Amino acid sequence: MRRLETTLSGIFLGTLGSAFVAASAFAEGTGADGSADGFPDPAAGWDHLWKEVLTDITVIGVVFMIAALYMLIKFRAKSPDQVGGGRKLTAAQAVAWALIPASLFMADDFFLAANGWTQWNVQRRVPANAMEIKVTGQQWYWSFEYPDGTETDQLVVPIGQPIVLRMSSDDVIHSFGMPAYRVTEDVMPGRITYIWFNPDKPMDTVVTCREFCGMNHSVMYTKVRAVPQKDYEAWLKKQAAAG
Ligand SMILES: [Cu+2]
Repeated sequence: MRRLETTLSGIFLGTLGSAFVAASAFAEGTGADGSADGFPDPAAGWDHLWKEVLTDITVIGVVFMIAALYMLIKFRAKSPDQVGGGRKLTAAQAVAWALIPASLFMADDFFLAANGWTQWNVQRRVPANAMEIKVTGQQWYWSFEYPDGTETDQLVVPIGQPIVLRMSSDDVIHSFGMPAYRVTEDVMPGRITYIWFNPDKPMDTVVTCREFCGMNHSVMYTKVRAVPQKDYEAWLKKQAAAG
C-alpha cells in the first residue's frame, strides 16, 4: 500500500511537472514578442501571454481534477458504517505534499508575472522609427494632429510602421482604448501620455473612450483605419486640401 501511494504521488507530481514544461515550450514556440518586422509588437505579445495563462490554468485544472476524481472514487466509503484505516503521513511527507504542489503553482505564477513585466516594457518602449500623431480628448470627441499639421476626427495610419500617439485632454480625464491593438491609456489635462502600436495589415477598427467623462461618454468613439502607405499619403493630401 505504501509503495502504491509513493508511486501514485510520483506519477501525479511528475505529470504536473511535465505539463508545465510542455506549456512553456508551447508558449515559446509562438515567439515571445511576435516581431515580424524587426520590432516587438505589443498586441502579439499580449495575445501570446493570454494564451500562455489559459494553457497553464487549463493544464493545472485538468491534472488536479483527474487526481481528485481518482482519489474520490478509490478511497470512497464502500458501506455506511465503514471506518477509514488510512496510514498517517509522517511530518516530512505532510510538508512535502503541501510544499511541492504549492511551489509548482508559485513557479508558474512567477513565470507569468515575469512575462507580463517583459510585455509591459515592450509596451512602454517606443521604437525609434515610430511615426508620431498627437491626440486630444475633449467632451466628447477625439482629434488627431498629423506630422504635417493636418487635423482630423478619425485616426488613419499607414501600415508597416509603428505609430506613437502623444495624448492630452482639453478638459477632463478620458481614456484612449483601441481593443484591436490591445492598448489603452489614460488621457489627462495638463499631462502628455503615450501609447504605441503596430498596424501591420489594412483594417478598420475603433477607438473608444474608456473612462467615464460625462453625459456623452458613450458616444466618444471614432474610426481607426490602417491603410497602405500610398493610400495614407493620398488621404492626408486630401485632408490637408480640405482643411
Ligand atoms: Cu469618456
